[in-house]
Amino acid sequence: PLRAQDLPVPSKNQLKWQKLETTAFIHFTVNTYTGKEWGDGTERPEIFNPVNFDARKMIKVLKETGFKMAIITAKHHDGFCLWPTAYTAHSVKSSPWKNGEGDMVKEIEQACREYDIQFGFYLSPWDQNHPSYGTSAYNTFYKNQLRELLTNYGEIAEVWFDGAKDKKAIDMEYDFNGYWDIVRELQPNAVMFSDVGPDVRWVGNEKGIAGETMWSTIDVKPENAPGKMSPAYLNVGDPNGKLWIPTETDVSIRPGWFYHEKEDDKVRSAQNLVDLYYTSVGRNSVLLLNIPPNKEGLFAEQDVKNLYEYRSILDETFDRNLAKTDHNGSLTDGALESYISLHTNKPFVVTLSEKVSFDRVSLQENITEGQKNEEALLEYWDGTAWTLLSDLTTIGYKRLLRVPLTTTDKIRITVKKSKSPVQLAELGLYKASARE
Ligand code: IPT
Repeated sequence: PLRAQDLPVPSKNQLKWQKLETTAFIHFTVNTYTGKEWGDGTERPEIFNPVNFDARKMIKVLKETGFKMAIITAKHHDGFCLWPTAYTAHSVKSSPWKNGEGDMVKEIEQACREYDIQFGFYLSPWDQNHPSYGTSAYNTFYKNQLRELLTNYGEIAEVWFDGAKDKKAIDMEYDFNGYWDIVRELQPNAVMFSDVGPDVRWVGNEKGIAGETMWSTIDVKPENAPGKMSPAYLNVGDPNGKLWIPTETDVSIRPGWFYHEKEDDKVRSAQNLVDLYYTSVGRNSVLLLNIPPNKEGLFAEQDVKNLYEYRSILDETFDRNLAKTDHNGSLTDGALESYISLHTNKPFVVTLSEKVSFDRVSLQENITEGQKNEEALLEYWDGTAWTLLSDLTTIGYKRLLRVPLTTTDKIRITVKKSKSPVQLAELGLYKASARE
């Protein structure tokens, strides 16, 4: 068996990132005006004119609905740039928006500073506009753009490397290692997303559903470039993986990543968004929820309404930890580093000072020393016997369980299988909002 010190552990940046829990994606480009999801690079910059664009309004909504970071699509696959890059004219500079004097990346960044949330950007490697695409000159072009974004926009919390590319697209050998070196050099505190990290990985689908079993560890082989990983493997991870690369669950509040008026009646409901919280954050992942601005340059009304409702439901559900009456403070102090060690087949009983009724359970491992639990039983004392509440697999940073309404003053946790003693950091018992 592995000793604790042999387990992969999160870096300081990865740990900070995991604790953000809910983060937001902002997909915006010429597609918002053409109705497409993937542009082809022939779009005229003249069509990009969000007359009421207001970064502060949008970031305020994100802040008030609990998002701790916003990631803007600085450039999507069509190649149109939302900042006035020096390396191509295919940008806001050539658009009527603010007479070509605007910098949308800057405005989003500044609003994030004002509302005190972190800021990141997406820079699509696949670029159907730039003439150098397909040659090594494109790698130089891409690195120049990366340098601009990593230098002129303050502290960057996350850089997003999308592995998406049409099968019929021109072949291009991306110098991912070179890209990543630049990020490390210019923004040492940023995490990088791609299928294979290096810091955070794709969850394997765009439905908002992390695997119920979710390892923050995987193995990456030399041939595993972004876009060349098995989604099924990414979705569950690998208990024996040698690398700590936790998942980010990217999903849109609408059917598409970009705003399309015809999808105005298909916005995810507050309840659906709450479900996504359980299937991402509640499964040891981070939620990256996309809210796309409309043609005016604002979030659509229904999206905003549903976001506030979603947040108020979550706040109501997780308002009071009923396990707080437990005499054992370390499990309810909110700190990962204070924990109880659980050994295989040694039941651990939490005695509450009074009977409580709950239907949600939250468990957290002290992941600062790695992820360990593989199988555990969660039981409660029903007055005469221990009764099964949940037969669970991984915990990781956070595991949320929806269980039947249960009244008890005793909870029992028995680890059945683990890589080394489980460091149980937190236990939460909650009564769900009736609006869930
Ligand atoms: C998919 C990419 O193939 C993958 O590499 C990752 O970037 C992912 O997007 C992010 O959501 S493409 C998508 C059409 C499934």
